[in-house]
Amino acid sequence: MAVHIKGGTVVTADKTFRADVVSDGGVIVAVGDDLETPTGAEVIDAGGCYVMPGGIDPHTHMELPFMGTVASEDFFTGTTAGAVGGTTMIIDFVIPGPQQDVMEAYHTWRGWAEKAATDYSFHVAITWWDDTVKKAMETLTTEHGVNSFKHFMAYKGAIMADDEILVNSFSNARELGAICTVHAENGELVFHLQQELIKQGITGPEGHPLSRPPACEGEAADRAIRIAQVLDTPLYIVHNSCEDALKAITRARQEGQRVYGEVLAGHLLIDDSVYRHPDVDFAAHHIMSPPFRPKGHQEALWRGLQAGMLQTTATDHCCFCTEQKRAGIDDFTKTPNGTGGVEDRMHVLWTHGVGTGRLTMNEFVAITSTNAAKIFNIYPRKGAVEVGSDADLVVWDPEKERTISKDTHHQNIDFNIFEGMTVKGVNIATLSQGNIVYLDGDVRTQQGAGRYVNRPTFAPYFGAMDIARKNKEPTPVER
Ligand code: URQ
Ligand code: ZN
Ligand code: ZN
Repeated sequence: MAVHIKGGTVVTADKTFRADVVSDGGVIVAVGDDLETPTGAEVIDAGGCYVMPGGIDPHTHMELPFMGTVASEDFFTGTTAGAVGGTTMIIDFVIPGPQQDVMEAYHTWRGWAEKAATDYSFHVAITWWDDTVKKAMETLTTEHGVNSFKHFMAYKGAIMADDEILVNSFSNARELGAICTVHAENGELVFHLQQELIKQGITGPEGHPLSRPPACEGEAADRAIRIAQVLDTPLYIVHNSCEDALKAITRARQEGQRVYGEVLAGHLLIDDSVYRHPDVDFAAHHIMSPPFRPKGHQEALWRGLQAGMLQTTATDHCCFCTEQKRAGIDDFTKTPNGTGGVEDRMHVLWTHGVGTGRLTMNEFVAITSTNAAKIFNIYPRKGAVEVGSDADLVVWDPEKERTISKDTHHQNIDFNIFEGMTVKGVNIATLSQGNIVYLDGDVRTQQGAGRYVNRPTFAPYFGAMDIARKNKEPTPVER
């Protein structure tokens, strides 16, 4: 059914202009002043509101099997919560276990995601290496619309990728025209510090940040950047939490290296005092990796966004309820790592970004939607308000307020890291594929309505070696 969003102001990553937007058949069919309302169309009065691309959260883990349990949010409840908060697409992760067949893992996750309410895609994690993994990467890029491969440099003994895996996977991804992403923490250092802390009898949540200081993240970020530099592979560093990682990215980008950085809404607003809270459940709910950091790092991350050194925002939505978190009641290293946020990301970023003057509205659109669409090669299908783009849209009321709470959120978790925060500037409507999935408190998502989004690979990424070889010149090393 057609929808006519009337009387609003369109805000994109590039410009702000008064226009109506009409969608039909799942795509935007008209953007312009005082448009005719198609017969039978549903009309949304957007007077005094902004019309923006639906949010893209490039980092979620719905129903992830992890650390002996399964994340409590599934692909339907998680994408529904996202839609209520203005996010219309997630990029989740296929994470094969060590030695697990990569294509088998991919098909398993595809099965889980069929219940999604809005569109989704997958980064595929490379957690081990042999020729079958190399071949699977090619199959995924050429036949399944995967253009990004994830590498966990943390989680020793589980899914950690060592340098051998990084080097093999990065160079293969470059040949395939795919981008590599990393969780940048030195897993060996973290493991050592965890053992030391437990030996000292520090078993509570306060041990978590002590076991993974910013230097563990800064080292891994720089190592991944250097490996990508030598292999000439584009790199995307997920959930940068501290100044140490930001400095590594800033140096690389200033030297012209193709490195992108992501930051979580939580890391921009929450500091490490949460781990010293008297309520141990409260503290355990904040156990995620990288951890929330000492005061000061948050402002540095905001400056990284403002300076364009960080390009995207995400949530790393990976929910575990209180009972699940209590698995680590006697040993913090056994607490499943992860927090929620998919419903609140856009609201908290508007309030603390645009509301404080840190970000313009256009920059808000860039970091919550458009930049992720461009980096992962689905722009302007996604992340745009133009004829032919998917009708994934939000109608945003800059004056509307709400107070965030586990008692009212739609996320399937009994905790909210933004509990009690009043936000100003929220979506009053969300459209996914041109269907109204949320309108003024009315949740209209349909299980299974979401589509898998193919993400094409980039033009084969030729470095100097290839061009020399291609032109039959002596390659640089042979000169
Ligand atoms: O490391 C990740 O991104 C996954 C396993 C979610 N958990 C977390 O603590 N970030
Ligand atoms: Zn991670
Ligand atoms: Zn993650």
